[in-house]
Amino acid sequence: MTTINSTPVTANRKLLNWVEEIVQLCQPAAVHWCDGTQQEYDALCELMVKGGTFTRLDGKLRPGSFLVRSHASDVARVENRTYICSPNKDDAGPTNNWADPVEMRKKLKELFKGCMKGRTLYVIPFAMGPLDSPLCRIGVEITDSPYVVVNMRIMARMGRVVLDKLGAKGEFISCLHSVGAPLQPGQQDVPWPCEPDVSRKHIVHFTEDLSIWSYGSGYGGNALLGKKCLALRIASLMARKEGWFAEHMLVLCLTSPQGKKYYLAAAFPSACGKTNLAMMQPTLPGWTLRCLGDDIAWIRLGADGRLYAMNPETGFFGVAPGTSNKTNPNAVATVARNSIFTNVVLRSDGDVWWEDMGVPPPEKGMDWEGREWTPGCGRKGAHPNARFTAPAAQCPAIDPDWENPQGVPLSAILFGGRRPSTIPLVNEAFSWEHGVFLGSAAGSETTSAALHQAGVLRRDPFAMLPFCGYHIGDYFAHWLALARRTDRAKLPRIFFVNWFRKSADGRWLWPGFGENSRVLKWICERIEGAGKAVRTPIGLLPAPDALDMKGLDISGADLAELLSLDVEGWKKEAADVGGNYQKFGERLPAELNKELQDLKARLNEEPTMDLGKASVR
Ligand code: GTP
Ligand code: SPV
Ligand code: MN
Repeated sequence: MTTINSTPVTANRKLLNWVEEIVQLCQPAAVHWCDGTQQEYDALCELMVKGGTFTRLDGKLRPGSFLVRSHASDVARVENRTYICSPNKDDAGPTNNWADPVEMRKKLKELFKGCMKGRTLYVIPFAMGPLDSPLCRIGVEITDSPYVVVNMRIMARMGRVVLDKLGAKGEFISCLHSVGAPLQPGQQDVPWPCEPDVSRKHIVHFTEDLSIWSYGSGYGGNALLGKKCLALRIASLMARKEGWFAEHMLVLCLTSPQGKKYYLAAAFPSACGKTNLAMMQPTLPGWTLRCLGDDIAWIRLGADGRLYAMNPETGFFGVAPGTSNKTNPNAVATVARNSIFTNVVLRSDGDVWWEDMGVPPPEKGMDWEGREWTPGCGRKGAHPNARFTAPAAQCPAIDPDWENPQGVPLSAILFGGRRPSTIPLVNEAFSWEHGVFLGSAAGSETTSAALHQAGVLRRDPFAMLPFCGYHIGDYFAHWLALARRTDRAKLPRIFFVNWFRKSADGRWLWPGFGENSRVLKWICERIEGAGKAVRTPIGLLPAPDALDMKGLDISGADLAELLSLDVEGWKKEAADVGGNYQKFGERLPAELNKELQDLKARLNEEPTMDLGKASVR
C-alpha cells in the first residue's frame, strides 16, 4: 500500500486505531491524512481535473473555480435511505427510518468490505464551530472521495489545526464515507463514482456511539458528513442531552436606521429560502442586513438567560438555480471565485450558467448531464438541486461576528415554508408555547433538495423532519422546556412567515427576496413593542397599515390576501396538523395538543379583530 501524507501528526490513539481498523476493512490503495492547506486543496483539484471529474473554469471569468457533474442517480439527499439506529425503535420516532444497530452494523461491514480498493482513503479531521467556542465539536471523516475533501475544506475548519486541538486524548465523532465504487486492477475510473443502485445507498447514524456511516453517494448532505449528519442529526442528540439546540436555521443581523441590531434565526425547509434571506439586501432605505450563517445554527442558553446562536459551518452549499443579481446579489458576489459548482451548465467561454441566473443563456453549452444544450432544447440546463460551494468569508455581507465563539443573542426565531395558500405572509405567535406549536405544525411543498416527488405538501416540523436524530415528540418537549429554564421575557419572539403565497391564477402574491425586509422591519417593531398587530384566531397579524409598503408596487387586493385570515383554509390546516400529531402518540407534549385544541376553538368562534389597534401581548 502506498501512502501520501502518510505520517499522521497525531498521538490520538483512538483516532489512529480507528483509521487502522477502517483501512483493514475498506482496503484502499493509499492513505492520505489531510493537513487542510491551500497546497493540498490545489493538488486535489488538479488531480480531479486530470482524472476528468473537475473542469477548471475560466481563470478570468471565474478564478479558482471548478465545475463538476454528478452521476444522474446521485443528485440530492436520499431520505428514504437515511437511518437512525437507536437500540429502541421508539427513540427514533415516527419521522425517521429506524434499523436495529446490531443488524445494520453487520450489513454495513459487508458493504464497506473492500469498498475503497484502487482508491485513496482520505482522513479529514474537521471542527464544527470556531475552535475556541464552547459548542465546538470535532469530527473525523474518512472518505474515498477527493471531491468530498475539497468541499469539506470550504464547509468546515479542517486539517492540522483540528488535530492540534484534538490532542492525544480528545474525543471526536467518527464519520465514515465511501462512494461505494471500488476499482479493480486496471479498471478505468469514472468522473463521478458512486453506487447507482439507490437501494444500496445508506446514510446511517448510530445513536449510542454517535457515529456516522455513509455508503454509495457522493452528493451534498449524503457525503459532506459534517453538515446534516453531524451538525444536525448527531448534534441534535448531543444537544438534547446537554441542554442546547442544533437547528436547520440561518442566522442574520438586521440593523435599523437608528443603528439598533437585531439577531434573527429562521428555520425553513430545504430549498425554501434560507440562503436567500440570510444574505438579502433590504430594499428599505436605512436598513442593513449581515449574514452569520445560511443553513445550520447551534443555539445555547447564555449566562444572561438569552439564547445565543452560532453557525458551525464556514461555507455555503447553496442552491444555484434562481440565484441572480436581482434575487441574491451577495450570493452572486460570493461565488465569483474559489467556488465549486455541481450540476450547472458549462458555457463555451469556460464560465457557468443556470436557470434564472439573470443573464442570457449561452447560445450553446453543456448541461448538467454533459450533453450539448441550447436554450430552446426543452430541457433544463442545470439540475434543480444544482449547488455552489463557496467560502462564507467571501460573502460581502458577512457579519463581523460570524465567527464569534460565543454566538449572537437572538431576538426572534422565524419558521416558514412554501405554502401557496392559507398561510399568511407573517404571523406572530401569542406565546412561547404557541410559537413551538407553529414550528411543530410547519409544512411545505416538497422541493428538489431530496429525492422524492416535488411539490406536494408535507409536514416538516421546525424544518427538521429529515434532520432530527431522535423522536420528534421529545424534540418538541426539549424546545418547550426552554421556557422553564429562563426568564420568558428574554426568549426570542416567534414568527411564522410565508414568501410563497400564490394567487388563484398561479402568480406569486409577494415579490420576496429584498422586499422581505418589509416583513423583517415589522418583526423588529414588534420586538420593540411598537408595530401594530391584529389579534386573530391564528396569531398576531400585521394591522392593515402596519407593514412599510413605501415604494412597493403591489395591489391592495394582493396585500389584503397576503394578510387575511382564511378561516376555512385554517380549519383544514388544523385538521391536517391534528392528523399528523396522531403519529407522535404519547410523546406529543400535552401543551401542543392544547394549543391545537385552542386554535380549533378560536377558529369556530367569530373572529374578533381589533382592527388597527396595536395589540401588546
Ligand atoms: P437548502 O440549502 O436546501 O437548505 O435551501 P435554502 O432554504 O437555503 O433555500 P434557498 O435560499 O437556496 O432558496 C431556494 C429557492 O427558493 C431558490 O430557487 C430561490 O430563488 C427561491 N426563493 C428564495 N427566497 C424566495 C422568496 O423570497 N420568494 C420566492 N418567490 N422565491 C424565493
Ligand atoms: C438541504 O437539503 O437542506 C441542504 C442541502 O442544505 S444538503 O447539504 O444536501 O443537505
Ligand atoms: Mn439545508
